[in-house]
Amino acid sequence: MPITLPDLPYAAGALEPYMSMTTVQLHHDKHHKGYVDKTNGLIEGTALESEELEEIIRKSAKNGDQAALFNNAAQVWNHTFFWNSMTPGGGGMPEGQVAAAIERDFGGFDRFRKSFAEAATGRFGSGWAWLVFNGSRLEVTSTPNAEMPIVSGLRPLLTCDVWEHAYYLDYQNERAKFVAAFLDNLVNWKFVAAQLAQAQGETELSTA
Ligand code: MN3
Repeated sequence: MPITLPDLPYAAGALEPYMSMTTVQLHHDKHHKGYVDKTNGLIEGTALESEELEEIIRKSAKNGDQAALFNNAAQVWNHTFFWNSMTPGGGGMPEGQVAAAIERDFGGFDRFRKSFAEAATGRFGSGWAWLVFNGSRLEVTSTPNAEMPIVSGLRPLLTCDVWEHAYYLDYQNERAKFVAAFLDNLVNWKFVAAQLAQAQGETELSTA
């Protein structure tokens, strides 16, 4: 079964003024779709053709000959996760379990925010900033290019795409302004909470 391009979880213009409709349309309909199409082209007629996307990512990550497949498949996953990491009217401070976990592991929301912003702005070149769950605690990390935390055994909770195509039309070279808009106005904390609850549930099952 081919990999499919998921619809956006909101209208293309719903993240304005923090992310323009043009940016979202180009990013989803051209970049994200491009990764889907390339992944399908690379798995067609191979043993991976009927695998789930995460399985394709895990297997190609271990095989240096499949770097192109890994890059495209991981970018499909990363972008779907990125769209879900944002919501109209999002950003600011989380509540509930996520707020408690951030307090516990970063010593407060401001420290988390600074850490995530530094990871996103400090990533040289193209890549991703992440909030992840390592099995017991939350961590902020960043990855270059298409790389992503799942292959290292970490559970992503939130991601920000810091490739230039994510922000150049709206913020030009000012990545820090884009990252601030992402944190203050776009983060979907309900999605983060659902990812954390799921990851904690799986951890409890595996250690029971
Ligand atoms: Mn992108």
